[in-house]
Amino acid sequence: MIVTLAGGVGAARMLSGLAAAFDPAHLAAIVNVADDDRLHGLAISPDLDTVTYTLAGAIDPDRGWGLRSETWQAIESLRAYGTANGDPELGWFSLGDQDLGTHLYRTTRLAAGVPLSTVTGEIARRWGVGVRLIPVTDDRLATVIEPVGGGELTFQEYFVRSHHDIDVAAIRFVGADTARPAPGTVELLATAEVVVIAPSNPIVSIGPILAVPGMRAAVEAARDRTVAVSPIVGGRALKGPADRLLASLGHEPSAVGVARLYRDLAAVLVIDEVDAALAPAVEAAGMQCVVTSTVMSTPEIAAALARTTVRSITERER
Ligand code: FO1
Repeated sequence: MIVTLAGGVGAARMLSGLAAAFDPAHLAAIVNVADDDRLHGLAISPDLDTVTYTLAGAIDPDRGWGLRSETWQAIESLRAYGTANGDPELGWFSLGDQDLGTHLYRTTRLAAGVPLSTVTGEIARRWGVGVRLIPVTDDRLATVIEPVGGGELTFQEYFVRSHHDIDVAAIRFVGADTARPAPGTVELLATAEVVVIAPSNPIVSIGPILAVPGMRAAVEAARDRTVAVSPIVGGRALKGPADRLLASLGHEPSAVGVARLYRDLAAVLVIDEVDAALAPAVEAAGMQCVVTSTVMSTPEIAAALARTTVRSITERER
């Protein structure tokens, strides 16, 4: 099995590349759930849905989240209630009409006592996704953002409502002390031929996965079989706030900074060609470095990146 630790958009594209290059039946992904939220009574799991819709070929390619050819009548109707009743912010999180079906299904099943990992499998089956998708935990795990100047935000309040345009003083993962790894996750890491740390945000996507007790140790034990792909290219995150979060929390926002975070977890770091000059510093940080095109602007580039990434482990000279 090739087992991927996954956040949202970058991981979804990486998994699409892996599914094009390898048999999807040999692929599994352990997915972040600390971005999850409950809005309007609905259980929303953005990273799980982004990965599912992308692997199904149903994602909106421009936004990178939500469904293509989506309509927005329900959320517009909700916003009209807010406008009419003095709450212009109501409906700040855009839920598409078709996407709502997923949240209604997940919410109903969770309310019936079915674990998120089982519901995730059911949603994947409806979309014809052959890759095994597993939330890192069935228990509550939630990123809390502490802005400079005080207060607390949920992850989606920070990311969507505040357009991740605030200075962050600290981040914590509520529930991480007691969350249990979802069934099968630790075993998958122990037996995987290759573990891939997707080009996701190291702090708020991979960070919560590793914060679940037992997960960091399981990845460290698989270090010789693990390869990470840098989400930082030319000092910038391709999407989202990873570069600013790294800097705010005292890490270098570069492929070298990523290497320093991942050196105990992965033997190899894949970095982009624009960062080729950083390869010696990545190696000095303790990781073998592979340089290739990592910006997955086409399915072909994603598949080529997937092949190079997996081969960096299967053909590694030790
Ligand atoms: N991202 C936005 O920037 N604005 C939105 O209104 C928004 C809605 C949304 C609804 C469902 C879903 O699955 C994802 C959605 N996202 C939205 C993306 C989401 O906030 C991010 O992809 C992740 O949480 C970060 O990985």
